[in-house]
Amino acid sequence: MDSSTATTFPTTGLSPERRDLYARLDKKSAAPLWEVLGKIIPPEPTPETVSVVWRYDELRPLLLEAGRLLTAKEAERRVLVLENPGLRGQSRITQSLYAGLQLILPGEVAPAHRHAAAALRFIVEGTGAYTAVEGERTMMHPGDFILTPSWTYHDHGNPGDVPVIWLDGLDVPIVNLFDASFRESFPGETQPNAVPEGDSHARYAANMLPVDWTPKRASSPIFNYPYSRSRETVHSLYANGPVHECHGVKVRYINPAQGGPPMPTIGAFLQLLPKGFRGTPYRATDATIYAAVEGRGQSRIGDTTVTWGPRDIFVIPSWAPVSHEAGEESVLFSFSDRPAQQVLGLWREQAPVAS
Ligand code: GTQ
Repeated sequence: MDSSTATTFPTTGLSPERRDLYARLDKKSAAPLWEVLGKIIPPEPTPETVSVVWRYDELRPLLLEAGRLLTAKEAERRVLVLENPGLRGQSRITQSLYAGLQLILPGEVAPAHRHAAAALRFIVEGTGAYTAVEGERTMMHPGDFILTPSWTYHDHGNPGDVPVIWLDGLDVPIVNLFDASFRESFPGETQPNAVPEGDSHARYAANMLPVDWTPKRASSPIFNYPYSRSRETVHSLYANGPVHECHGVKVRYINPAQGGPPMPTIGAFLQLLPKGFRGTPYRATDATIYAAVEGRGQSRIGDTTVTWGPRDIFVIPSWAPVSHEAGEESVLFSFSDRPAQQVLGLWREQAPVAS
């Protein structure tokens, strides 16, 4: 038995001549495609990502315990990484995305840094903390969707009096796929408040743009999409109809300057499921991370059923048929790598999915 070839594919049942050829190929860092073709180019997605739910009530005490064991400064970011059970040890929630729950306690700061990886924050609990992006602070409220675009300096701080917890979503696995990661610390713990709070909202979030504005980066010029407004949007659309048979009332967050996704690699969505909603199955190639905001329900994902309530987080693998049901009127936030797949011409969806 040749141990060097045995590790890349099964060598049992091979003729001695083939096995001998493979061994000599192996010594030249070459390998026979015909032994692996079906695996590397499957006829449809074969994700290692599995469907899974994290119960907020189970994670919250563990995150607060971490808050007693180390400071945000010490940790740089005090985060529980949500590792998909099919991808343990890889710091990923899906094949292409990272997610974690971050805690900042009253009086703490998480020091300023920047990295090539882009981040989103979806605020889960607490008020009174801010995040600052390129010198502009924004206060965080539950349900706010906040961006930290690639290579922008950001720090977080909590001058308030309650713990603040949010879901982080980063494109770290995509950046690392391309071996394009850079990171550096800001000279100083926090950035100076160079821009008045609310400036980007006034400038870019009123269906107008400064007349001489040209984009500075590939991401949206607004970086806080407050829940008060997005919640009102899905409720108004529900009141006015129609309700989609798969999605309920679903909207996507946009870059208001061009209508595209908020960031080039990550798309985000908000959907309202009416009370008693029973959605029909749908699937798409973007594995999706869901955070339940309001209400209760369940999602059938392939052969598994995941129940969810407020603040629970669950994952839908690529191409798994999903149908949502809501016992109460519910609001779900979600994000995925859809914009990256779309720009590469890879994204597919299918509805209805025959069961
Ligand atoms: O807040 O900058 O969950 O740099 C992982 C890496 C959060 C952040 C994470 C990070 C951050």
